[in-house]
Amino acid sequence: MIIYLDGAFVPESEAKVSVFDHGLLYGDGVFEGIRAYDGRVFRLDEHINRLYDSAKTIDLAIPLSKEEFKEVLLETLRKNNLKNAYIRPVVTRGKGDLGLDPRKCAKPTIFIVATDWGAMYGDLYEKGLTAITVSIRRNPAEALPPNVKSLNYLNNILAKIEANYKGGDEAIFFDTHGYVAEGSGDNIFVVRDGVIYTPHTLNNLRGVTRKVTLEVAASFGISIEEHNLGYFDLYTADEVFVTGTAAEVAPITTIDGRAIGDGLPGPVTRQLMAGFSAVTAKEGTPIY
Ligand code: PXG
Repeated sequence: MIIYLDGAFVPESEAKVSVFDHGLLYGDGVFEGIRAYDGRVFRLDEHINRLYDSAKTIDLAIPLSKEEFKEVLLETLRKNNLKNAYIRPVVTRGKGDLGLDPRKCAKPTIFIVATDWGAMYGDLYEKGLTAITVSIRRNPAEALPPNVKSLNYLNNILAKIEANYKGGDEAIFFDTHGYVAEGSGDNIFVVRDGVIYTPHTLNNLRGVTRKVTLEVAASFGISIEEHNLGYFDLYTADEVFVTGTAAEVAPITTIDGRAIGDGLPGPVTRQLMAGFSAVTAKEGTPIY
């Protein structure tokens, strides 16, 4: 595997970062998760824009232009001869000292990993996933905006741990006000009487897949409402599904032991799964 690291393409065995890197010491950095389908990178501009917005929010200046960043990302795919891939660009504050002051970090560390990737949930796309609402709350916007895709994923990991102990495939987060926020690594939607409801993006990541899914739903003439949602809306929904770059569009058929609707992936979810695949099959920035 060839990794892009700070201006060079190096074998994995040489792709090393310092133990003084603040990405490692403090989770001080940002990242993206991007997919390539059949030789094309899906929604590359949207991911790169989000990466730069995340960096801007934490006052981290990425020392590459967006155009340069896209080019090294595409070159990483070429160096690995990849057509279908999951791509992980990471920008950290860089190497500093043991204090947390970012002014001690002279330059950001940038690396890009690209690997082969198939469907994340295997047969669960047919059966549906079980979800657990977790007691840990999504970090509030006034503490660390969930819109920032930062290297600080402990909030999400704690949710995942709780779901693992409770036997759920995915965790559903509430925010500190008691509203549904998102999954540990995906956005959430409920369907009721043919209308799609999803939380506003103040308490969750502005998912690229979320946006594409809403575009697909609009193209099918399905009504969409951004709305505060609670437990009641989850348990009584006709359908629930989550979206993410890794998960794509995935049905949730059980929440906290309650069957959602008839306990099978519903018609709107299925329509959106098919619609989403059709978009990934035709769009994207060519790698070669
Ligand atoms: N919310 C959160 C908290 C995420 O991390 C999404 C929503 C979906 O966003 P996109 O733009 O991908 O549609 C994400 C992204 C994992 C994993 O292992 C998931 C993400 C990132 C890294 C790892 O599940 N999800």
